[in-house]
This record gives sequence, C-alpha cells and structure tokens, in this order.
Amino acid sequence: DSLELTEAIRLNQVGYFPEASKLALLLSEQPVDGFFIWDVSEKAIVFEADAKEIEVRTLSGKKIWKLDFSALSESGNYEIGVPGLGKSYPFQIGENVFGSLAQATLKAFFFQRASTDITKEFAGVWGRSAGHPDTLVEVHPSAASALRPTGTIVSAPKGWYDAGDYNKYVVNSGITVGTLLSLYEAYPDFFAKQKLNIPESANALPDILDEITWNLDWMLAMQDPADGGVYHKLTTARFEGIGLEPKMAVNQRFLVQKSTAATLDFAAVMAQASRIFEAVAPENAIGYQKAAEKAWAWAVDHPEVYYRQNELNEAFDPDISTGAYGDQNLSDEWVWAAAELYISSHNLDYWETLEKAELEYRLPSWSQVNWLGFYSLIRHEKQLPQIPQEWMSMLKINLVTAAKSYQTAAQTHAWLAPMGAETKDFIWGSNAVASNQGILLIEAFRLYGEEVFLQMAKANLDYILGRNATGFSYVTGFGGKTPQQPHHRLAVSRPELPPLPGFVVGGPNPSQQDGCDYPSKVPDESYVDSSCSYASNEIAINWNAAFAYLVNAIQAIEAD
Ligand code: G3I
Ligand code: 9MR
Repeated sequence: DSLELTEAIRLNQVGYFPEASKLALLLSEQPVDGFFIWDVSEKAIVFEADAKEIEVRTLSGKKIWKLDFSALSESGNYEIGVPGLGKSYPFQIGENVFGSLAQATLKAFFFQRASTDITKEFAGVWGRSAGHPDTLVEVHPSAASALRPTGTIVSAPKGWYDAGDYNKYVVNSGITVGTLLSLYEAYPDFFAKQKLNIPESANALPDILDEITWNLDWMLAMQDPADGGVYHKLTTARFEGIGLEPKMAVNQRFLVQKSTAATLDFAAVMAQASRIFEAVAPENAIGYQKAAEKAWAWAVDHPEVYYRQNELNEAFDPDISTGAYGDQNLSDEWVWAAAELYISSHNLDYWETLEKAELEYRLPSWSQVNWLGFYSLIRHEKQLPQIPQEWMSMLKINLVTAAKSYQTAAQTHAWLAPMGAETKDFIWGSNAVASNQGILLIEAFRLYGEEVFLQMAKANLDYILGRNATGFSYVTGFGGKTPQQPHHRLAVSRPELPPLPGFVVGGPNPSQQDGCDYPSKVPDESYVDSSCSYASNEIAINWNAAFAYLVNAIQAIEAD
C-alpha cells in the first residue's frame, strides 16, 4: 500500500478477462525476487509469485522480467507491487473488462462527425457546435467535367473528419468503413445489444450501423452522378491551423480530382453496405448497390487514374497540400472491390478479377486492401459454392500461415506480443499495424478454433494498452498513463478539456517525419505525447476502426 508508482512495470492498464493469460513485464537490471497483486478494494495481497527473467532484451537493450499472474481469476481492481521498487498503474479483472472501451472506440466516430452540432446530451463536456457544413464545396480545376466545370458548387455534407485534420478523404474512408462493416458482419448479435448513446440510439438500427450511415451519406455525395467516378477528397487547399475548432475553420473546401483508387474503394464499401443494409434498411441498400456498380464501371473505363499531388499542383491552382493517400499500385483495390461486389451480387464477371489475384497474405492498410476482400470471402464461404475449393483453401492456408508466423515471432519477443517482433512494424500509424495483426489472428481463431491465436490477438491488445516500450496505454481516456496531447484539432482547440476519449494514437514511428522533439530514436520508443507530433501522436479513423475491431471482437467472443 505504501509503495510509490513505478513506470518500470509495463502492463495492460485496462485489464484482463478472468480466465485469460495475464502477463506483465518489469524493467530491471538488478535481480528481482518476486511480485504481488494488491486488491485495491479489499486492501490485501491476493497473489504472490516469482518474476522470471526473459532471455531477450528490449530493442534499446533493457533487461526485462516476466510477471505471470494468470492464476488470479477473481474479478476486482488491482495493482501489481514489486517490493523495494514500487507499484503499477491499476487494472481490472472482469467479464466485461473491455465493454466500455469497446463502446468508446466506436463513439469516437460520433465525435469526428462533420456538419452537425455535437450536443452535450450525447457528448457531455465535449459538446461543440457544428462546423464544415460542406454544402458549398467548390469543384477544383483538377476535378472539372462538362457538367461540373471548375468552380461549380456541390453539396457533400456529413462524413467523419479523417484524423487530427478536418478533411475528408475517400480512400481512407474506404478502409475505415470496410473494417467497421466487417466487424458488424462478424458479430451482429453483439452489436444488436451495444448502445453508443448517439442521436440515433432510439431507432431500430444497431448503433454501429447508424454511425456508419453518417459516413456513407457523405461518400455517396462524392460520386459524380454523371459518370459514376468518385472524387479523391474533399479538402481545404492547405491544412487549417491546429488550434481552430470546427466552426472557426472556414477556409474554402474543394472537390479534388476523381481517382481510380477512390472509386474502387468506394465500390467495395457500397457493395458491402448493400448486402448488410438489405436486412435492416432495404431502401438504402438499393442505392448502395447501384452506386457500387456505377463506380466499378467508371474504374473499368479509367483503370489508371492515379492520385499524384505533385503533378496535380504543377497543372492546377490552387495548390493542394493536404493528405495525399496517393497509392500507386491498385491491384489490391481491384481485388477488394471485386470481392465485395461478387459476394453481394453473385455475378461471375467479378470472379474474373479474383481468379487472377495474388493470394499471399498482406497486412491491411489504407494502401493495401486486398485482404479486406479476402476476409469477406472467407466469412461468406458457405454462401459462395461457385468458388473453387482449392482457391479458397489457398486463401485460408495463407491466412493461417501468417497467423502462425506472428505467434512464433511473439515467443522470442521481449514484449511477448506479435507486434514489434519485427522492427519494420514501426511505421506511421504503427498501432494500426498492431491492431490489424490482431484482426488477422482473430480471423485465424474463428476459422480454426485454436485458442493460441486468440491469445496472440489479446497480446497485441495488451501491447497497445501499456505492455510496451514507452509504458503508454495508447488510447485516450483508457489507462493510467494515456496520451494527453494528441495531434487532434478537436482536442487541441479545447485545451481546458481532457482529450476526447476512445482514440488510439498512431504510435511509435522512428521516421519522425514531423521533426518534433522525441525522447528516443529506438523504433519501439520513438513516440512523443505532444500535439506537435503528427507522425506518432495523431489520431485517425482508419486506425480507430482497426483498433475498434480488435477490442469489440475480443469482447464479443468472450461475452458469447
Ligand atoms: O511502408 C513504408 C515502409 O516500407 C518504410 O519502411 C517506412 C519508412 O518510413 O515508410 C513506410 O511508408 C510510410 C507510410 O506512411 C506507412 O503507411 C511513409 O513513409 C509515410 O510517409 C506514410 O505516411 C502517411 C502519412 O499520411 C503521410 O502521407 C500515413 O500512412 C497516413 O496514415 C497519413 O495519413 C494522414 C493524412 O495524410 C492526412 N490526415 C491525417 C492522416 C494521419 O496522419
Ligand atoms: O495536421 C496535419 C496532419 O493531419 C497530417 O497528418 C500531417 C501530415 O500530412 O500534416 C499536419 O499538418 C502539418 C503540416 O503538414 C505542416 N505544417 C504543420 C501542420 C500541423 O500543425
């Protein structure tokens, strides 16, 4: 009880399920005897064990010790204590230990809504007035067409702000919505019960689908009704100032160039939405399906319209310097769109694209989306008898092989998780790498029922929630040591408030493209909790979607 807090104990600061494996780590160059678990409510020691030295050191060469308290399964509020050293941040053990975190990761999307008042009733202290009505968006010369020449005013309201900035990008919206729709598709019963306290909570639709609808409405407006092509983004020419709240950030917004990437991602999302909404909102479903087919047709006619911001700026004014999402390889976008269209329509034309596809495993990211489609195909295997069995088997073998290699890598990794076992995991948005690895492991668990895959997914959750090289739980509002200064305009513009909750920050990124002052260059320590740092401490909808998948799926599986 009298021990001081120590940063040397690294643990999941939210908690553990009663029957789960429960591992924490201790950084210490000196020998460690043992540790104990302190029950905060009972004010008593309820567990004691030895610390075990781990063979491998951390990337920066620190010696670490394993604290295993898996045998403690009583629900409660606890701390870890190490005699002579200190105590950890608190954590819980319980059946519903990730319930409110799971909700918060989705509620975060509500906070990101453009074009609407976010009232106190649903947002508490984070209530704010509407910004970005986006009813008077100007067609940029790069996007001009016969019916919509430069300067034409188009209305494209709603949607979610992409990230720490206020712009709306179709490519990143694509993977975000696709990930969330797949989450719903995998666990519909869980979401039938989950409430997010959003304005639509009283209607019959699950809240997650209401929230997604807010962004689908915007995406539909990004399609040119004349030809089906989809604009790459809706953006100011330059990023708005970092301290501005939405209603003060009023620079002109533009529709910028149609692109094949945006159009294919749009097609994938709309096709997936059409089959999901068929059961719950059939009137929307028809519109989604038509939009998807029209987009696909445009892409077939315009297969190589890449988004290249530099070239665009040489040809047109004003210059556009906001997020590029400029993917130059679209083979995976074709696969994703074809997969979703095929599942929703059973039209064999789409199979032609899939048949030729490369099937090896690729971790999803905004620029790498084929496995979003493959996950969907695997999920719908039984409804797709036309697909040759050998093809489907190859897909599943590739998935489980990837899952096994993550599991193996975790065995010899200091932080006891798949994440970070390879330093190439530490890119811009590394916490989404961890989350997407977790999703893969969950898919492998669903397919093959091997508990160890689920355990490894949880290990990545442990990593994100604090068992890592910086000791941060990388999710705002959840844990003892959480980001206080995210690169998030909504948060920076309200310095008197704690950061909006339920957002995972990008995480360690040794490339440090923002030039901010970092405490370390070591890949897994290259993180700074400063609003300066958009390369390690920004939030983004695609990252939150992957993290939301990880947490909600784990809670759904466990609650089952
Ligand atoms: O994939 C390579 C990897 O192979 C290489 O080892 C590594 C070395 O730095 O780079 C990796 O690529 C990086 C890529 O992110 C990884 O996804 C690029 O260098 C890096 O520039 C790129 O950053 C992107 C960033 O925008 C800058 O364009 C992020 O992916 C992307 O998430 C981010 O998105 C921004 C939007 O543009 C604007 N809104 C905010 C949003 C989040 O920060
Ligand atoms: O705020 C912007 C963030 O959303 C982007 O991810 C990042 C990289 O494109 O850029 C941020 O904006 C910065 C700009 O690039 C350079 N000047 C400072 C801006 C942040 O204050």
